[in-house]
Amino acid sequence: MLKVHHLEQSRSHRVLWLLEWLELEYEVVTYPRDAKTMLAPESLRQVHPLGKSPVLEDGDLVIAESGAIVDYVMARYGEHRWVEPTVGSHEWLNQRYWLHYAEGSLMPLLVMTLVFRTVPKKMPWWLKPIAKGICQGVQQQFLQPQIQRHGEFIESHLARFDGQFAAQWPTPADIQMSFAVQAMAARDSRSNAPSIRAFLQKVEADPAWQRVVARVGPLSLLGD
Ligand SMILES: N[C@@H](CCC(=O)N[C@@H](CS)C(=O)NCC(=O)O)C(=O)O
Repeated sequence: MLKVHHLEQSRSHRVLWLLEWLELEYEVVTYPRDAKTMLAPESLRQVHPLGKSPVLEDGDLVIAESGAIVDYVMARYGEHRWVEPTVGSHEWLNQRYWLHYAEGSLMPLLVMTLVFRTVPKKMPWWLKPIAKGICQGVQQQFLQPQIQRHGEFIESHLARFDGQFAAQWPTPADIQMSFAVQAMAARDSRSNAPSIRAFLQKVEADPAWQRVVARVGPLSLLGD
């Protein structure tokens, strides 16, 4: 049986959503985050050397990296619900583009924002004001304008597709982008534009997503 190594409040929610949507049977091994650092426990490193979640086990395959997991599951188990678009079509490009964009372009900016918000809190008291000044400067001058530009780009794309990333629903692109858009909306209220909101509502209204919530609890990403 498929086994998902699931870190609470993490990217693995979207893998669970995919498995529920495909109505596959799977086991979930849940890992709590460290209350202080919010990092994954050491035990996750026994599953994969990087100790990150999600990790999917299927027989002797151990698959890390959520985009690779989504690709694998769709190709291996998805054909009863999803037809891969013709290579080179606009629909194919949409799905491939957003599948890779989620972790390749958007998530690094959101992770950097989290890091620059956290760094001053970890400094000794005498260094805090300097660290805070530098970190706020990086956020204001580099990260926020970038995130705003990405938010506008996502909003205009979603507006063309009625609140989803491609013509079908959900596609690997929507599944991969769900966590990234949820994280962006949690950290930057300006990304609360109408089509982004419509996408988030569509995810939450999806029966497969609701089964995930019933099984492992809601995804509550913190704004800070
Ligand atoms: N690009 C990877 C990122 C994996 C990742 O960073 N996962 C986070 C959870 S959202 C994690 O495991 N964090 C815990 C830690 O770094 O200790 C993917 O998409 O799978």
